[in-house]
Amino acid sequence: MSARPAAAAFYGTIRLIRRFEERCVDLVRSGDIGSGIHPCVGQEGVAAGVCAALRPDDALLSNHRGHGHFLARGSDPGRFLAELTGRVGGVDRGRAGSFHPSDLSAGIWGASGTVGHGAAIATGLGWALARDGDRVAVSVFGDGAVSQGALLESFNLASLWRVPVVFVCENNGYATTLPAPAGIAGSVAGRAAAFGIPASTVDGQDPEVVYDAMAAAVDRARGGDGPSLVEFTTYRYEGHHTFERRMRLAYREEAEVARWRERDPLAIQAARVPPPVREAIDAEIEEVLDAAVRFALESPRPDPADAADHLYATPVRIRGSLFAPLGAAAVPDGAGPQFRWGFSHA
Ligand SMILES: Cc1ncc(C[n+]2csc(CCOP(=O)(O)OP(=O)(O)O)c2C)c(N)n1
Ligand SMILES: [Mg+2]
Repeated sequence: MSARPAAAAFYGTIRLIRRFEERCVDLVRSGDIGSGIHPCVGQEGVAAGVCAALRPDDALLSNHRGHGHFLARGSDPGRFLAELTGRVGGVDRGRAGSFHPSDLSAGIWGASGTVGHGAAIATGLGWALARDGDRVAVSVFGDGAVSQGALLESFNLASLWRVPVVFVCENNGYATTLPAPAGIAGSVAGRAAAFGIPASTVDGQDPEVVYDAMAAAVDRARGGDGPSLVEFTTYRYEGHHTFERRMRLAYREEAEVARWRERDPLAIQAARVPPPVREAIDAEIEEVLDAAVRFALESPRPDPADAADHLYATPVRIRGSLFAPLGAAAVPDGAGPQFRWGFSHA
């Protein structure tokens, strides 16, 4: 098992995510992030612990509340923020935004707002990776995803084929405004157990506890023993989406938010790091984020004329015939130029 990182490293990751999200809220207010965001403030301990247990060449599939996963895996804050603000300098050239980004340089093979479907991609990816070394795939999803058909089908195949995939459930107690107990028959861990997948439910507010549980699951997958599921109990302090700041939704009590704030992952980890070390980390993070905001807002917006570029990969031959849809008549053999799916402007 890989050695657990130093306390200061976890603190830095959590602090970076916290301050990044707070800057994002400012940029939503100013109109620079037009889509709004799903803030992960309160859940940073899960992202920090899960991602620290991975090797750089492992693959992670994120979801709509995924900014923390990107930052914890080492995505460049400037390029990631440029993505959220829809700029050419973004990790996906400003085309994916907050809901569907990917950053292969950080081992993130995509994030999907289609709840639960990352599990299917991660399972297929893990199956492919297992043919070529000992890389592990990870799917992160919320409690609202655990009754999705795609996710349960993925559990079945992952177990049957001993796929090196770790299913990570960030159970923050709500799917939009629906409390988890009102949406989940049985339990999250029980679903995995039904498919013969080992599962545990773990405190998601302490990044070191998260790391230990995740490292064990990753070891199991890397060692060829197949999938596992870890459900981390956590909480979001903000609304489901920043739009909730403009609405009065009465689905939870302030007292509940306050109770969870008493087990804040940032405070838990701060208590393990000497104050002068923390102050140095905090100062460095503000500099990194100042530079990130500057980089993002100075980066140009994409040219609408290029909107259809980079949507589809170069076509591949499947059993001798070119897999090409209607309208793509002049597709070159093999690795040709950017394939355009039926668009006539090419
Ligand atoms: C397949 C699908 N069904 C419904 C939705 C609408 N939807 C968006 S977010 C959400 C709740 C997600 O809750 P959860 O998985 O617990 O993640 P959280 O937002 O709490 O992080 C739903 C149902 C969707 N995006 N995709
Ligand atoms: Mg949830």
